[in-house]
Amino acid sequence: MKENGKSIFFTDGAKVKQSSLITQFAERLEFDLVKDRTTVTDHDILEAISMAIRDRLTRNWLKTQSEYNDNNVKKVHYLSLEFLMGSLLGNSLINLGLYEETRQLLAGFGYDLDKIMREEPDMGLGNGGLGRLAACYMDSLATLEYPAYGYGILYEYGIFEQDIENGYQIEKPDHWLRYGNPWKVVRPEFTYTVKFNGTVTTYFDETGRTRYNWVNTDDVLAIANDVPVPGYQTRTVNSLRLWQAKSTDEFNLNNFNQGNYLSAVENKNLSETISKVLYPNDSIPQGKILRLRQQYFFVSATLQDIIYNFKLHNTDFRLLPEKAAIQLNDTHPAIAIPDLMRILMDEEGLEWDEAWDITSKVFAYTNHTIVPEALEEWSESLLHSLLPRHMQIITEINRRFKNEVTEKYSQDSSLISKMAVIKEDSHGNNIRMANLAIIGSHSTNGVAELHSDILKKYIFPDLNNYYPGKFNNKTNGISIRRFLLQANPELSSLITKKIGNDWVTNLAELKKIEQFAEDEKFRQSWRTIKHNNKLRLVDFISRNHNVKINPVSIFDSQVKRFHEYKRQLLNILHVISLYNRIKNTPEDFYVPRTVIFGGKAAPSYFMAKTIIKLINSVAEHVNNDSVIGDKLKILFIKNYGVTLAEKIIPASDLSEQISTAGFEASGTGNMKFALNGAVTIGTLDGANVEIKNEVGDDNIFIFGLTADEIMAARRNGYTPIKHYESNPELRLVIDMLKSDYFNKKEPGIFEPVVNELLYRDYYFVMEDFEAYSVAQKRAELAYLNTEMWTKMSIINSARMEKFSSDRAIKEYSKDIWDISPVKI
Ligand code: NBG
Repeated sequence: MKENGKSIFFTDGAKVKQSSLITQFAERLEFDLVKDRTTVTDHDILEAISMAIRDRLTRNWLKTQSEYNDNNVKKVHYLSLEFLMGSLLGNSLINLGLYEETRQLLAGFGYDLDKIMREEPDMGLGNGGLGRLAACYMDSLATLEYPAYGYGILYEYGIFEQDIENGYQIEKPDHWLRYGNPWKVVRPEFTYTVKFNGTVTTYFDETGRTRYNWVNTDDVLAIANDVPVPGYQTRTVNSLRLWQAKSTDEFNLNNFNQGNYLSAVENKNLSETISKVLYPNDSIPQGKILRLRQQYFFVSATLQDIIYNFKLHNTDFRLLPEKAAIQLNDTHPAIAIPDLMRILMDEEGLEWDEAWDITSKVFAYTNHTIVPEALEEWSESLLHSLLPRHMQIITEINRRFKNEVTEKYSQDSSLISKMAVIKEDSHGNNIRMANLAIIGSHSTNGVAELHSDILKKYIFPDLNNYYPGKFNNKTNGISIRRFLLQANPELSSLITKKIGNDWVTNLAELKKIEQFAEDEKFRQSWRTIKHNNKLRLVDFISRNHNVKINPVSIFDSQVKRFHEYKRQLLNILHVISLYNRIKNTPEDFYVPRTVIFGGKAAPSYFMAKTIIKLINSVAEHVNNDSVIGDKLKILFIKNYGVTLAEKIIPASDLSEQISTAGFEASGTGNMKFALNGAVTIGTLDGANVEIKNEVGDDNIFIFGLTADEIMAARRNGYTPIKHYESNPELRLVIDMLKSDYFNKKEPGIFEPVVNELLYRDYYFVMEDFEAYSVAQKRAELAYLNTEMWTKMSIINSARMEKFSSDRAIKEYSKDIWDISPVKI
């Protein structure tokens, strides 16, 4: 890249020598970290090699950015309060094709790359599915060479570290930035002021129009921190821009001089709490002011950044929708809609209609859940005090919308108030953020076919009628690079040996391995690899947990956030029934099984935490029962996250996707397991439905009520206790819980679970228990037929084309964002 005939890079200067990877690595150790062979730690090695690898990205990173800007191309901006990036070194090495070189380089100094990589803390800036999806999408956007930016918050403390004490979940702070982070680059030149509170004043401009000023605000600074996101073997390196909060006044000198040392920094601390911690909660809004402050903080900085960039090359705001698409990842950034209206009208002087037209063309919204308590609402009074100008604009959006609906659609006031942005209530009005997001954007999508249908039919039926075509579906996808190439290197090389490596960027290619399902030798290799992955997991488990695992048992995994709708409870009830069977007739043959659980519960979610305790109590008991031996082992792997997923998923045989039908918007774990050759046992929920369509009924174990049946059952009145009465196996299990069988030392702790199951059972655990047991039996029988099981496993991998995040990103780009790839 040249400017006035000269390269733009400093390292292209006449006297500058370009360094090799090894030189850079050694220099980083010595000059940046100031270490020699006697003082160096493994962590230093990680830092130095990460920096040296980041150096390899820099040129392409800079080139990518100037290419986008110089050509004034349309870009997509992915706004998300969560990004679960996991570890970055391994992914960068794979995408840059430097894995082997780096391994050898480190070996030359006596270091093992895998061991060094274990030093890297996960970049855990998210809770679960929505955050990991954002990370997979960033990977695909760069790989497919789309001009894209991720925007989020640089939380100082990411998702908490989960420990288990006496079977209970304990939360510890995840101070992932303690030792700095070699990947992020601070960009103080991109610092924006974010306003809060204050009042709104009006004035008349020169044309006599009423204009608004937001004044006397409390300000916080947002500083950009950029993380490079390299595509897989392309030159594109996109940016993930994470905002860090800084106080506008570091220090109150007056207070300090009077000896009030603490109050001298009080304001600073208060402002900076905004980017301190991620809310460890993905389905129950905390109703906390800080959370709303976080939302507006990152939205405001992001929009200022987008507008700044737009203005570098454009003057006419009517062109904004041709230059920028903004995707709202769930409602968390939905305050961006009134904020863009404010910028366009108050700062740029546009009229309402024009501003509204631009705004709704720029924004699109993805819904990720229908769990009612997760549909965000903020009280009008809170918004009014924190963001007074936004509240005015929301009120006006609402007023105009209701008028329009009345004119064009219906005069039924109860219907209109259901569709409105503001939910009126004598105890105080609430702002429905989802309604705001739908009304203020041009596209609303669900994340799996069933979920999108449910949105249209049950959650927003009137808005769907009112805006024909606005609701659409974009089934989720996962990064093939991270979840097969990186997580399962042995399987990846077997596949590549057979069909070449095009599958890495074109998952349709993977179909070609299906033909080898008939080849006995291939099946043998497939099994050997699964076995090796199991051995690796067993090794990890033996280092971190006190349980001995039988590697030839069926590895049956349920790893995901703990939530009642995901029904980890159903799984453990079934495990107890297996235990009872073995206890009853230990001399019979049983398919040996290792049941693996992993996942975090929101710290305030009592029921979810009780279920973790139940699993650990059952595990403690069963694992130490000599009659059971290695026929059944239960394992709760603590602190589940992206890196652990990369270990557990490739080692698993059976994938538990057993949510109450209608509740799991999509799931992406289900896709990761199937891609790695695990067979699913699951309900017709979320993307399971589509997985079933792809792999066929014979290669998946489906059970339980459908979403429609659940809804009908709820309407008709459901009495869970009838299952207790009619199913002796289930009855025994419940009786054991009642009688404190697994918790002699802490009697009564599972009473809330028993009461929920018998007298309410909102998630239909009792109803589905029998069907689940039968499906589990079918899975066991299938597993006994090794050759047949291996075929099922191969077919599952082979038919995952649809679930690549590359496919999903192409659909978003074409149908929603209207962006095209840019070759760097
Ligand atoms: C989750 C859903 C999952 C879905 C992911 C990604 C949230 C709020 N929702 O089913 O529960 O796969 O989003 O779309 O994280």
